[in-house]
Amino acid sequence: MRRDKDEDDLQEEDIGVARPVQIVVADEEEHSFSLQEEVLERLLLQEEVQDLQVVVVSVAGAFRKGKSFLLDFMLRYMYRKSFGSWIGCGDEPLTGFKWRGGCERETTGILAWSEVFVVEKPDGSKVAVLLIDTQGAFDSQSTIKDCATLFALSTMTSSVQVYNLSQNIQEDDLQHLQLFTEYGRLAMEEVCKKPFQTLMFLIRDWSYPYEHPYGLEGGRNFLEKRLHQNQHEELQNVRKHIHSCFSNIECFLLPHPGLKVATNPRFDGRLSDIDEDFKKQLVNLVPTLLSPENLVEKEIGGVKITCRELLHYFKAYMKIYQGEELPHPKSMLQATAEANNLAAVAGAKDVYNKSMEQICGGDKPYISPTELERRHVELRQASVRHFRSVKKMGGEDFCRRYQEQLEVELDEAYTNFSKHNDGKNIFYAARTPATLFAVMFVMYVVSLVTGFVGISSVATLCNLVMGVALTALCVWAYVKYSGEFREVGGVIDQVAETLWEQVSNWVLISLTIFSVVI
Ligand SMILES: Nc1nc2c(ncn2[C@@H]2O[C@H](COP(=O)(O)OP(=O)(O)OP(=O)(O)O)[C@@H](O)[C@H]2O)c(=O)[nH]1
Ligand SMILES: [Mg+2]
Repeated sequence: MRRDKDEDDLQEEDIGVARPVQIVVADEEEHSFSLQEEVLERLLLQEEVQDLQVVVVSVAGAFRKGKSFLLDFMLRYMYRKSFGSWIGCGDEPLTGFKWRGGCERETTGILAWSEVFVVEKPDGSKVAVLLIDTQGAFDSQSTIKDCATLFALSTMTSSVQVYNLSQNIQEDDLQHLQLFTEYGRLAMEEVCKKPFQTLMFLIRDWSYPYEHPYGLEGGRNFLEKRLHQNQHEELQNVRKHIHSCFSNIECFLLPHPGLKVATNPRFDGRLSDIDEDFKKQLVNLVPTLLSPENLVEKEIGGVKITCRELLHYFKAYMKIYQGEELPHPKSMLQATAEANNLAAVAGAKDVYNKSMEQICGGDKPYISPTELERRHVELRQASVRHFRSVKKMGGEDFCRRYQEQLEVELDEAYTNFSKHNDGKNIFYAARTPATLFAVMFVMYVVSLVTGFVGISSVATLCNLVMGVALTALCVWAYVKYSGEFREVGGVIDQVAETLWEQVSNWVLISLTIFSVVI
């Protein structure tokens, strides 16, 4: 069923040497995207279009739903609209953007048609029309981030975004649209009220014409029903979000094209194999999007932009998606599981903190460090048990990561409680002044003795050290009293602490040697 013609075989009389060109390439392994700047420049900086206002029609949606196939009819319209019946003759194969049957994805990244069409609008102004095909979402190789990035890029750069859906608008279609457009809005610098322009829900294989007839009118009625703000807040939020993103929302109901199109492996797009109803609606749909009076120029921040400007925006948006500052969109299960686990971590930490406050909180007296550690170990275990007992999504391995995070956070909390407790120990608090007094006393004695025996240089040095210790003591007392210059106080405490530890170690070693000798 794959069109066996290759690009060179595209029908010359229609499309000349024009062909689909890849403007965004997807790296399957790295799950990243790169902009083909040169290709895009060649496309948008063509002499005759670069300064024209641009109309960008892009088709996006789930994979394998006939997006590229539809775009090829759009191409036919663009090339032949002036000849009356543009849709073609019965046995002519459908060419242009590559389409095919089968269950594996075809289009990857973002493609544009290499010819930018110049169209004169009824008011005499000329615009440039660019047709864009995008990789289908939700194939088995793409992550949610990949899908969101491509959909967002396509929405941000197009003036008409065709959201290609199959059979119906389901609630998850709206939720995905919400996620993807929010991802697009995040990357836009100035967020104006309605960042995007026209959104067209295109429902393929519509099977309920007896409820809502095919076409734009039936689509409008159907859409009104679907986007009606339902009672539940969750459903309302999705709808509000979609309405807040697009200035114009339309819907078109397209019938099933017939079994040959959907299931015949040799189908090459010829009209004779396509159902009449489909062709009839196609003849309405394509001009709805592309006839000169219906063309919508691309606007950013309320200003119509030219092809040249679109190039800059494309580059800027791409850079943002290649950077690291945007959050990663996640699957619904992953996001829910993370939220569950984080809530369980917070709950378990709260249990620990409250019990520790009872033992050594601000208004509780000093408790011996060994006793505090014993209580910490008990409460830590209780807290982890609490975490494990809460029902959470994500499975054992996923939860273990959060349990480890909880354990680290509990140990950090213990370190803080323990420092706070030490601060309540009067001897601990008196360590710095005691050390400084001891230094002054020793220096005083040494200076007396050395002065007496005539070593005046040592005596002077001791007096100097004594003076420094006295000054440090005064500064320390001022810092403790006023709470100012806390860094200076911290340095004095640290020096005193080191001195204290050195001397006590030295005394301990001397005593041990002394007792061994005796
Ligand atoms: N059921 C159904 N099939 C269609 C319709 N339009 C095209 N097809 C068939 O759907 C298949 C896929 O068409 P493509 O245009 O390659 O689909 P796509 O959405 O571009 O697929 P990806 O590029 O993989 O995302 C082809 O066999 C078409 O014949 C339609 O309206 N309904
Ligand atoms: Mg495709």
